[in-house]
Amino acid sequence: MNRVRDFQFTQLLNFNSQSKTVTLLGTIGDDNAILTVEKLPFEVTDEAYLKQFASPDIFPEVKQLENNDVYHWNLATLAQDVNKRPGVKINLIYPASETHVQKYSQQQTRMVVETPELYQQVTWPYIETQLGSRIQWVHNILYHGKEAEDVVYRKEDSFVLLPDMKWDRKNVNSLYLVAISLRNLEGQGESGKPITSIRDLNHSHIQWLKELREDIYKVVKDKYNVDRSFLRVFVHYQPSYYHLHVHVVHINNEGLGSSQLVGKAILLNDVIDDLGFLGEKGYSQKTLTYALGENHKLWTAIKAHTEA
Ligand code: M7G
Repeated sequence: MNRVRDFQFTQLLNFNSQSKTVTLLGTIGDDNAILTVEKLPFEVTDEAYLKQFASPDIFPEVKQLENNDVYHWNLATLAQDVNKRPGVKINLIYPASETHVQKYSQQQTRMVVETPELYQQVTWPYIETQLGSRIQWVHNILYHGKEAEDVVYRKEDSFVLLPDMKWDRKNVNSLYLVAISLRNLEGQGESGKPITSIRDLNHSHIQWLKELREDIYKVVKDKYNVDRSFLRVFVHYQPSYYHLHVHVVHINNEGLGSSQLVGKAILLNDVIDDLGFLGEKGYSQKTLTYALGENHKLWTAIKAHTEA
């Protein structure tokens, strides 16, 4: 059941005037809910859509603010249609946990220099607390047929490729897919031990990742007619969800905030290349530097550890 219309506003969590996004905390019934509303970009690759601008109907109201010589500036309302011309994309998290609220709240970010020792002592114990219900949505996709009708590609023992929940699925210029690993560190299927992040990768994964990369390029070309040179393919460290996945994003999708910044995104090409140098122990022996929000539980744990 879609609960978007039941949302009761409590407070503003965050906004971004560049990506034209607002994130609100509220309630639905007795539970917390987080609503992210994003104004959608114009569909510049769709000629039929652009032709609608020739019709006066597209602007139901127009109000001139001023004019000067050949310059005229106006405000207007834009006619919208949820199928052909949706105005906004709405993401709802409900029921939202305290971790969700912290993640989506505006906060100061800090840089963390994570040595292999810090990873062992602080980060891994934190990751272990994040492996249960927090990645249920991943298990639902991989093993329980959730979002099955949207899956673009599935290769057993390798990965599943599907639209990321951030994508409006209309605008190819903002294409955003996620490739989720079906390969485990140990064991098969849902009960196996997942590859939690790049920290678990070593030279034994190079061939698999190379094939995964080629498969992604091929499938995206076949399905969306987008060439590999338009794709930014990367992983996050730290990710929010500790089951290895790869972000596949159109190069023109720039409104993603910190998600694509250095200190969070690492190109898959660089990961594959690094693994060639890192040898048997792979990323477990590398110092990794990244940004974390001050609300993040891992930041709190690292701060307590380094101050102790
Ligand atoms: P991440 O690097 O772990 O976290 O990426 P972050 O980018 O959110 O910080 C997880 C990716 O999975 C993100 O790009 C999410 O938008 C996407 N995602 C998260 N959930 C809960 C879902 C979901 O239920 N379905 C799909 N299709 N994508 C999701």
